Amino acid sequence: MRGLPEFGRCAVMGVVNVTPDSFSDGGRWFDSKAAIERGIALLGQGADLIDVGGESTRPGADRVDVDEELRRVVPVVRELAVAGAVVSVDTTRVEVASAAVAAGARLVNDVSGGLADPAMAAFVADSGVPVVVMHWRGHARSMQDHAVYTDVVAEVRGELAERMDKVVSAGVDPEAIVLDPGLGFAKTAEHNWPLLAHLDVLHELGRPLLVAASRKTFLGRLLAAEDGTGALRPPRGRDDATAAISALAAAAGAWAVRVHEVPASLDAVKVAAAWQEAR
Ligand code: PMM
Repeated sequence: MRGLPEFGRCAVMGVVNVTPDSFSDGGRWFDSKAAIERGIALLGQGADLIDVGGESTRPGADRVDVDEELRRVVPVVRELAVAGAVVSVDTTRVEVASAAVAAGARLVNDVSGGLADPAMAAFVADSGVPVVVMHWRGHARSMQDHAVYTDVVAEVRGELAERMDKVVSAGVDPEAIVLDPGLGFAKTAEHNWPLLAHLDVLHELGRPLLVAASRKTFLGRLLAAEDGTGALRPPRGRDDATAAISALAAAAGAWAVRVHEVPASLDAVKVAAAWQEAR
């Protein structure tokens, strides 16, 4: 398939992390069978896209080797594609992206925006698959050292524009690019909120936006205990806030939201669509 899938409203991308250590759902879908079942369940719940990843990007995480990432991702992509899902592959490695596309993936979700693997942009250009270009400043181990901005919205916009120019000059069709502010990637809560509140500025770049706030730490901080401990709300207690962001992101014109729990976000984007239609 060439070109970007269109859904007539903000799409809901369900997440399947085939990892032992993701902050949000680490270990739950680590074996292939559990991951495939989870993907099929998300599909049954109405997910428009299923994002399959085999490497945790939580701050501080070590990298997995490429053979292990392939082992985790490819069988899950294949089975979900056979089941009729529109699958995206969440990887920064061209070997994994190309094996996943051969197995039926229809979108490459590269959280490094082509920075981590110099061969990624050329592969995307040759294969013609659409690509998510996310704002990124370094691998998980050290990324929070780069969470320094004077004007986060302007800097993320500028760096995304630069990334987009780079992948386009490598031959990628601009129409095949989705942009993503990269919430939590070299960003703290004080950076994530202005980015969400200024999606209009990122829309000025002329490409659809993917918003991936689901269960992230800044929501845990927003919803922290008020009993004096200040304990962060644990990841699975952040799903209602995630759905609220899905509604707001959809109302702000996002192309898709990437979430761990599909049903509430699907309702949320439908509410936003009805609300917008009535304007
Ligand atoms: N965040 C995570 C993983 N993949 N992909 C995109 N495009 N944007 C993101 O913000 C993003 C991503 C980390 O979250 P997870 O470990 O819960 O999947």
